[in-house]
Amino acid sequence: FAKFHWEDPLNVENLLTEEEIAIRKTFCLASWKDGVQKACDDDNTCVRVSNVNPIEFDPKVLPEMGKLGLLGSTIQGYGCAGTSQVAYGLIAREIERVDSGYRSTASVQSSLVMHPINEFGTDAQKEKYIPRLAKGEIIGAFGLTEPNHGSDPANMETTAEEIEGGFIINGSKTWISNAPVADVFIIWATCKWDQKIRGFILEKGMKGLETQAIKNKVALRASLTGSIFMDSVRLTHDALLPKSKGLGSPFSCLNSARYGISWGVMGALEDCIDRTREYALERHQFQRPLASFQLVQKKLVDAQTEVTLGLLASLQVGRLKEAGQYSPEMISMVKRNNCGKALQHSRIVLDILGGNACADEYHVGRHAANLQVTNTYEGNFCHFLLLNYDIHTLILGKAMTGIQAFA
Ligand code: TGC
Ligand code: FAD
Repeated sequence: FAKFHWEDPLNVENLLTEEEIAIRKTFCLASWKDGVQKACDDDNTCVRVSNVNPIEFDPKVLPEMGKLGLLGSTIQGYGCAGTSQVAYGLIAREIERVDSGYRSTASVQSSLVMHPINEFGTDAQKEKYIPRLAKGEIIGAFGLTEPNHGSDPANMETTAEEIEGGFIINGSKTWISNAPVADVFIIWATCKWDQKIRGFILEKGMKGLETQAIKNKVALRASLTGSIFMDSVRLTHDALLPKSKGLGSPFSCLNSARYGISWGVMGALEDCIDRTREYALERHQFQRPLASFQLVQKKLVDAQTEVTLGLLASLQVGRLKEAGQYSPEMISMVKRNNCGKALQHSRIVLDILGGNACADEYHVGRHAANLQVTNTYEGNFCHFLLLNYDIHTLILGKAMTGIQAFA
């Protein structure tokens, strides 16, 4: 028989290319873990990977990712690594093994800002923004969600009006990752001239553009979130992403982000398993290690089984994506399954820590809280409901029955 490795029970590594294995190993971000603990010690909502200023995002995070080639990794040229889709997933998994907030920051930069510029932008826009975004020199945000329109972006109220020399944008966006520190904003607006949704590139400092941080988040604290207000922001024609048209354009960005999240959450659950397994081996009750109790073993085995199946499913979607043979429903399936399973099993293995589940130094509680948001963003985080899970259920339900149940 082959040797059984509990960390990779079905030998997923065997299905990766040598380059992908090298990328995965290069991007094991062990050195960042100390910083994350500091982030969670702080009694505020903002990123803390240093002690310099407890209320400000640490600008070192994205440049560090840029140096490692983590940002926009699948893009060819413009200083990007040009990796496979599977490598992009592996990167998300390694980052989220550290913290979902870091993965979120990276996902937004890569899938929601660099991707639309690359897909829908002009050569000049690509030259201007992508190399700096790849290095993490500038930070991007993606504004789709509005105060009155989250699940139904089709009804957004933000508008673009054509004027001589360009456009005027009016409206507001909320729950936008990276917004409080962003230099570049991909803003989706309904164009008054044909009622189609298109993307526009806005820059920090433009007259009429304001952002505000959303404070006191109870999870995903290592990522900044905020609102964007646009009061007659004047843009020149070159701010339009000319190849964007219709809701399919922002959704194509979400396909990429959701695919990455399906890998990322498996990394977070893997970290929960590593930590609780170690704890169960060391901690004794009834003169025996916790790991010797059948109920404790079952928790670990169930969680590891879900990680393995989830990774295999995402790997298959990644390969199909590389071959141009994927559908958004496939992404909905792995996003829905992996986020749901990661949340469920992180909470179950959290039990193994007993009272220490409450102590931030054990990290599993932080992951479990973050994983709630990975299920819910693109959903109603405050009510702790599984919107993304719900929405992806309905996307798959429509594919199976042909009946649209959203509205
Ligand atoms: P519907 O009529 O189904 O579709 C409208 C048009 O869009 C096309 N389309 C897609 N195209 C590409 N990829 C997809 N996944 C697509 N889904 C739909 C569709 O073919 C159609 O095209 P056309 O040419 O016929 O007009 O749209 P709907 O209004 O009924 O909405 C359906 C629904 C509910 C599934 C959709 O609106 C939805 O997914 N809502 C959730 C909103 C959402 O996910 N927001 C995310 C904001 S970004 C974010 O949260 C980032 S979190 C940070 C991080 O990633 O870490
Ligand atoms: P609502 O749409 O009001 O939904 C509320 C509840 O109603 C949910 O439980 C949902 O399940 C249910 N519901 C709604 N419609 C249906 C239906 N048809 N059938 C069944 N149930 C339904 N957005 C961005 O654009 N960019 C970002 O970078 C970004 N980052 C985020 C980061 C964080 C930390 C969070 C929490 C959110 C972020 N979002 C971002 C916003 C997110 O995408 C929205 O919260 C999401 O689209 C849902 O919108 P909503 O919060 O308005 O919830």
